[in-house]
Amino acid sequence: MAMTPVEALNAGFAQSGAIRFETRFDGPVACLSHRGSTAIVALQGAQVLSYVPAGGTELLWLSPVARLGTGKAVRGGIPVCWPWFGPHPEDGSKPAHGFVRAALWHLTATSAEHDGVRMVLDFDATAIDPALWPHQAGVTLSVELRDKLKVTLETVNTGSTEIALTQALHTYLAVGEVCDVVISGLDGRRYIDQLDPSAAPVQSGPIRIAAEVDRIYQGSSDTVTVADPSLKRTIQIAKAGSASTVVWNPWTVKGARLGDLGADGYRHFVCIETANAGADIKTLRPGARHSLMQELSTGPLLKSA
Ligand code: TA6
Repeated sequence: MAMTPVEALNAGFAQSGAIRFETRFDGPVACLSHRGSTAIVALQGAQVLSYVPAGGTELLWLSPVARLGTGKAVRGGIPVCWPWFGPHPEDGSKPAHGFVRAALWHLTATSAEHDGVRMVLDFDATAIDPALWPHQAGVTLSVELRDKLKVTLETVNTGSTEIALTQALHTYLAVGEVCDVVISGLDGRRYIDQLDPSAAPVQSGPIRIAAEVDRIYQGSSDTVTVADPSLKRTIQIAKAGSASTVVWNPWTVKGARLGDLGADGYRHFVCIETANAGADIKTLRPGARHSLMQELSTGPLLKSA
């Protein structure tokens, strides 16, 4: 009797007490656990769907109608936008945010050490239709669960042409009430306002959400902190290899139009995205590589927030 995909994954990659594979949201996922922290990673899109730090509660928002295998990216968690961020720069008929976030990635390694658990997935970008993307590249996503959650997206240009890469770890952070959160770490940074591209204002002070917000902060390699009074916590997003940070909430009208947020879904997440976007384009010569990394953690709500 042939093994099911999940059985084959467990046979090849399970790590006792640390990594096992299950069917969740109608598709194969890896369930990681380490010293009381847990994470769930779908092989589709190499998408982190859940991260619960030890002693804490869920840090990632996932649509209540999230399902794998629908041919569309799952709304929530940490979608991987690659090898372009947002609409394709020249051809609007190409999928927004690139072509890997709904594709099946391949698990290449798992490990469990005393200090943490790690899994690595790769996407075979050599088999891409040149009409969709006329380059060759290797791309891997690694997830490391320690006392924080570290996600790294690495690209190597394996072709003979120069790649202009934009990308993002499009993180949906779970919040109690989006209009109560205070987002700090971007003060003084200039941003592209996607709702008014003619503007390029400079952020003054912390960010609050009281309408649709869709901004690409430039020159920002800073750690961003989201203070959430209703869940009585802060979430920190530290990063490397990224000089742009996207802040997005669709609010009511766009939220309803998206149709996959669930009722009032917009109230319970804010996207803080570790990106190379806007003017922050990574140009990779043949053989060159670039790594985009973010690390999520949580802490107490500071009185001053
Ligand atoms: O990251 C912000 C953004 O580019 C918004 O403009 C909005 O389109 C969002 O991504 C979600 O895009 P998606 O294709 O996942 O619906």
